[in-house]
Amino acid sequence: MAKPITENEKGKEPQILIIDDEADFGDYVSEVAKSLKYTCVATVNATDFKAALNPNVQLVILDLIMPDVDGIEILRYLNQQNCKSKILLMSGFNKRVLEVASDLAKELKLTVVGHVQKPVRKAELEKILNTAMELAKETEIKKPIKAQSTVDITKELIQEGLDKDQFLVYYQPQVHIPTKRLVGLEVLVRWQHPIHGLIMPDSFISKAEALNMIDDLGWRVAEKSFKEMGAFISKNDNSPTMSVNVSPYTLLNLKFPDMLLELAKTNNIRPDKLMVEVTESGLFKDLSSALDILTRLRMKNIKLSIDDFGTGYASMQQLGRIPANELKIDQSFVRQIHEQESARVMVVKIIEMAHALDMKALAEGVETEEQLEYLHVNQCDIAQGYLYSRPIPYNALMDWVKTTNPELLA
Ligand code: G
Ligand code: G
Ligand code: MN
Repeated sequence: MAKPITENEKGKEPQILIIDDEADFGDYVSEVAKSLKYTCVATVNATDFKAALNPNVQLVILDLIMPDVDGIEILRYLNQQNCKSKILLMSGFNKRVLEVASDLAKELKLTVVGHVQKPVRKAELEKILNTAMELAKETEIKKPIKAQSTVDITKELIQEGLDKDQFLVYYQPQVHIPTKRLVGLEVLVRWQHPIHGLIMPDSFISKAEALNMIDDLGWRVAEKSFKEMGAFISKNDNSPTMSVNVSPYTLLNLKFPDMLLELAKTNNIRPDKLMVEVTESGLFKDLSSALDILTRLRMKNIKLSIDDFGTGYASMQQLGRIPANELKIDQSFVRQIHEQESARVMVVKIIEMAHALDMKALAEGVETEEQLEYLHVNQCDIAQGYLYSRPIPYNALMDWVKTTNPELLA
């Protein structure tokens, strides 16, 4: 029986679009893609590439080094076009070029799903293409769920959220790596809105800061978490600490240390079981004012953690002046432990720096056993991430403790 003509690619948009000035290589990749039943078009210059680009393209395969146009220009073009296709980078050069281009793509809000280092054998190329297409599909499906809410966050809406008690607190465990014991909890706010659903902090914290509502919101988070978790964290010496994220704006309020200590007392919480988290970038906006508040907090025995470390611009000298107890290694480095040499260097150096300054090192965003193993070998103290648990509400956290650290409930 003759095959129906619709089997042909004619009229179909390609799922994969290649740009590589080496026509032979483009054709080779294209043949392999087709053998895996993907529709694919290979172009050899920027004009043809731009003409072939359309919203149905799921994967762009991009050669970084070409004579008439370089790959970086194409990345900028894709950004201008608000391109949603996933990107696979190719280069005959060393890995470092691929890594740097990959970082640039991220800055341009493009999603790189893999690398191909030329030359590449058929079997490996097949594996790379299949994985890249899996990832392209996966992120496509996840997008509507992960999409940031488009709600217009106003002062009135936040006030209503406070009045109607719509802000919830979730907790994420922090685990001592060598002993696997629960040593800390991070409090993370969520906004349960009756119409807009669960709104994540990335969508409203900076708005709350801009609208001068962050002190009220932060205070509500502290009140709720202290009340809910106070008894658990104050049980005994082995109880975990609890970390709250504090906005750099709140750090300018001279009354903040006294208010926080008062709230701790009201809830029978030992101050040394509380930790204040400030981001590295927030801290250095106004270091001298922040130092004033931070020193007072430390004098009251409240602990201090520097969040998202490695993404700001702290110098060694500044860091030495901060009376912090903990450095949190930003998740962007942890995620890349097995992909980027530069990320591994950052992780190891941050751990060394923390220890040299008599601080604990905590790795954020730990998702795999392999990442944990690397952190363990390099003497990182504490890990936090989906490997242990996502941020969860009080009851779920207590169930988690019951199965993992029952002695903390005794
Ligand atoms: O899970 P997650 O999406 O919860 O948090 C995203 C970011 O929002 C984190 O970087 C965290 O620092 C910030 N965040 C979460 N809860 C709070 C909070 O109560 N106060 C402040 N200022 N920031 C928070
Ligand atoms: O305040 P901070 O930036 O540290 O907040 C932690 C953020 O990271 C929250 O948004 C939290 O939900 C998120 N997070 C925590 N663990 C993981 C993880 O293992 N993987 C990823 N992708 N995100 C995580
Ligand atoms: Mn944090």
